[in-house]
Amino acid sequence: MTSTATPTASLNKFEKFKAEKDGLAVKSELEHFARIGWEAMDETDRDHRLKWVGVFFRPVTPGKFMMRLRMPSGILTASQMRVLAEVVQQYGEDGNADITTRQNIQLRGIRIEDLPEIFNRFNQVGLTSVQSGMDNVRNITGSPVAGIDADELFDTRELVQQVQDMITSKGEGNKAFSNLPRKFNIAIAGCRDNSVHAEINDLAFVPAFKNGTFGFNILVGGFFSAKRCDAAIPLNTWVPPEDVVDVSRAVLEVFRDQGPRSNRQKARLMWLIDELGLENFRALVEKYLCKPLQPAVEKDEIDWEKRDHLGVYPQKQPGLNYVGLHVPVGRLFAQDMFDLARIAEVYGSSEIRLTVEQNVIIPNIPNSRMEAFLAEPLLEKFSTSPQPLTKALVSCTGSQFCNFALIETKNRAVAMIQELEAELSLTQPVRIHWTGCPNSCAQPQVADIGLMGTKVRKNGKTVEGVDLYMGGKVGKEAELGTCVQKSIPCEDLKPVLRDLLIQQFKAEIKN
Ligand code: SRM
Ligand code: SF4
Repeated sequence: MTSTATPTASLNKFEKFKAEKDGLAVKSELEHFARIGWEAMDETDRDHRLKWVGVFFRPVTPGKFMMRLRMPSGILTASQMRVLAEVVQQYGEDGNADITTRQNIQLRGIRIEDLPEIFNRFNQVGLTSVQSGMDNVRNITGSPVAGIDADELFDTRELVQQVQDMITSKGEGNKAFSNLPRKFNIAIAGCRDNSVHAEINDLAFVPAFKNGTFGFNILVGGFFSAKRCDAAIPLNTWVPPEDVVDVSRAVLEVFRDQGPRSNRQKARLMWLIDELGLENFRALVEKYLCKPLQPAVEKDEIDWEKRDHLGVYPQKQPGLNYVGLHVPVGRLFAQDMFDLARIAEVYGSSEIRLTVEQNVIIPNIPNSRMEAFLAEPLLEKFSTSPQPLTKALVSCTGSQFCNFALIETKNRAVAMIQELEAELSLTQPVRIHWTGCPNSCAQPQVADIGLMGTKVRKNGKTVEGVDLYMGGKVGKEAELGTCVQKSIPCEDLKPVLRDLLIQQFKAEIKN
């Protein structure tokens, strides 16, 4: 079906500018933008529409843009990583990259005059950043060990790629899905441990066998926002793998055509499901799909604790291994990226994978090369066996680059963990997630300890602080954590965390 979204006078400013000119139109204007420079650009093109090609104006660093790629299932090649490294390298101290909480890469320091050349280089190695921001479908997540995990239920790589190709017209940009009411997240899980956090996506496919045939139960409506956070709910539907693309298309078309557009705080898919009722929503999906949906199967097959994939693991392919490397809070510099590309080529199959915990996996390393691989100097920085607190640390961008941020996150998160690890010994990892504001990009609600940035009054002054979340569970019994304590000044946080770790996570004070 084609889009029926029509602008009206009651639309908010985002709907108005989208109706005036489709975001994807900027794709053909990049040469012009490069010539005139960012200061002379139309502000709506610069601040908003460029996000349709994955380019984000950063008010914190004006003139130095961020670029968000698309990496289906978090998989890229060494050649692609090298191109990304070359891009950030040219920006010296301004250039770096982050692995994101959706298995993706963002680049920093980008100058508008370089965009045409950057996109040329992306094309040459099959990279795309199209429709990765604003009211589009975000990077589609899948198991980071799909196709190599000895215990997986289904290799989802092809499906994830097909869904991305459908949504983006194979990376070229697709106007059928470039004007959704709001952002949209999709995850497709074929593993036993729910490594993609299915429950926090607008649309998720989770493994389930029907009379011995592999397929997926569908979850819908999961999302986090400053206003409301909800886990996804069952659509009461099971689909075979060959229907995943069509069902994704139908759900997106329903959201596009019927989703609420007047209030952006109430525009995610769950708000539409609330408005219609789940049964009516399901019936609409069937109508768009032009065939009935099958009922869900009772038990899903997610039956494992979540794995962090750090360390060395044998693959399903005899004699080959994958190695998970810990990248502190996902931050990469050009040399790190060149080094990752090199070790993936020298020891593996030139493939690099990313996890939603902002780490890297190098697959396909033969047993015979493992000793040499583990002796690589890069592994001193990106360890295979970090300390229990370090290994499970996740952080969003924070105030260094994000203008929504209420606090600095990444540097503070690393410093705090180092201090706590100097004082405490732990036998189990504790998943601590830092997020700079209530948008929850670092998913504090899925963490053992979630820290959400806020402003706090202390001694008559406004200082950076956090709200403390606890109880997030991942894997087979995923559950969202909730806020248990508000407004802790960051400067007072360390003793709070130390006590929590001792009392609830069996930490012991080092002698
Ligand atoms: Fe996010 C907006 C960063 C994952 C919820 N997010 C932003 C912006 C674009 C705001 C901005 O323009 O500054 C941030 C860019 C900062 C920067 O310069 O890096 C930003 N979000 C991120 C990343 C990079 C965090 C990270 O450090 O890993 C993640 C990029 C993922 C990707 O590759 O596409 C990221 N954001 C998430 C997630 C987690 C997830 O998807 O599992 C969420 C919560 C889940 C969800 O969306 O339901 C998330 N981001 C938001 C929201 C709140 C959405 C809402 O419905 O209100 C915003 C604000 C918005 O969209 O208006 C936001
Ligand atoms: Fe920015 Fe807030 Fe998202 Fe962190 S959680 S990246 S501060 S929008």
